[in-house]
Amino acid sequence: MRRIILLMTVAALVVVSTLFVVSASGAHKQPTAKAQKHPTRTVLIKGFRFKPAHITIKRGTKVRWINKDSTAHTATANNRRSFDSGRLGKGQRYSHTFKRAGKKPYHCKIHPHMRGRVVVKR
Ligand SMILES: [Cu+2]
Repeated sequence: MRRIILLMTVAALVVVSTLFVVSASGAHKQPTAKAQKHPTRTVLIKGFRFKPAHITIKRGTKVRWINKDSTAHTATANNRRSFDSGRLGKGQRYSHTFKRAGKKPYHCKIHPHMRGRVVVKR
């Protein structure tokens, strides 16, 4: 009888320790908070428009413009200092990380009627 109790205790310990190891390794696979700290927003340049034309982001967010038109475009800050993609051909992309809060209106140098705005929050 004692031997059976001893065997059952050992079996229970093995089950418990196996569950512990499985749950500990599962916890490792969860994404870290750091990966979400600097998110990326994408703005498509399509049909001679920025899509979406107006975005609101948090400071530290990276904005990525992708030209989906066959015509070349730019994403150029109206003040011409904050950021300027330069000429983006078909399929080309440009990224800028916004570190300061404020309103950042921009346009396309080649087609000045193309306008967009990034609002950066603290
Ligand atoms: Cu353009």
